[in-house]
Amino acid sequence: LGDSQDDQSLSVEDDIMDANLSSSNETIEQEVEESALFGDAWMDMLDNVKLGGRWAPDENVGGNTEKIAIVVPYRGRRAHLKMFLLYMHPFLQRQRRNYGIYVVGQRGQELKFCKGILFNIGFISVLKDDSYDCIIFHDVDLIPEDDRNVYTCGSTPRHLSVAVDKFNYTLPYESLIGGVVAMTPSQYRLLNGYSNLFCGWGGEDDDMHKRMEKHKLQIWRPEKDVGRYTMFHHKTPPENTERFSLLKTSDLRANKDGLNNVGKVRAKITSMSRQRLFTHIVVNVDKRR
Ligand code: NGS
Repeated sequence: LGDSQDDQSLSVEDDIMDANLSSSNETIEQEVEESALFGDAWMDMLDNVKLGGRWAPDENVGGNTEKIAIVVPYRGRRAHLKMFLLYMHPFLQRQRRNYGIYVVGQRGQELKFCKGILFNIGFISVLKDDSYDCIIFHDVDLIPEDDRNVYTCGSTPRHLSVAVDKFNYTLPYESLIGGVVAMTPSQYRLLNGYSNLFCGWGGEDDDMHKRMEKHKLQIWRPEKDVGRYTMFHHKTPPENTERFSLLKTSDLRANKDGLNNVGKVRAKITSMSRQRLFTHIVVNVDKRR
């Protein structure tokens, strides 16, 4: 993609920075504070991870210099986040990935969880933080079971979580794209990211699938015996009752509702801090205007 796309994302980036951005030491969401999450023994196991949840192999394996960011939307799933981090760091290291883990938390409890907004803000923030080649949009409750499921990007979006235990390791429907998806920055920009309008459980991924169809982007998937995941049990969060009507207008909204208006419309970053096992970005989502 040309320069115009980059220019666009730069102006979006300015929009999402809150004028009152707090210092990096301020921790807003107490519940994901590292000390509360881990005891010393666990931390020792992962002491090779660099501050902010970064790691890279010493060697330049086969000339692979791809840098990947794992973007994890988060609110109030402390036990899941703990298990996620304890599992994902060793998994990504076994795959010799050059990576960073970013937890993007939604501040406050008054609004439903707006996963698309958190993905868009996470995308902009990680690229501001470093020159990532590949962004992996990852639910906190999914753990890959097979090391052959390589966390990398390709010439087309890669849907990695194709066989989840909850669905007896089958894909419940062909257009499902939720769970774990890997995209390059230019693929994500082409799609204008996720819609900012889906808050509450369900539908934001189906809307993303429609964006991929609109742009005729094929979806790459691993074999079912490789793309296996364990999902942590949880109650389904409050659903998005508007999702079916929103999905009727997906094509009409795609170019104007997403990455290019996330800052203007709905959300600001209130803090970004380096924890031992992840970089923590906290987002304030406004009431819908
Ligand atoms: C569909 C949802 C998707 C969701 C999928 C699997 O019904 O957003 O279930 O959900 N679509 C709609 O509601 C329109 S899961 O059980 O993995 O949480 O991703």
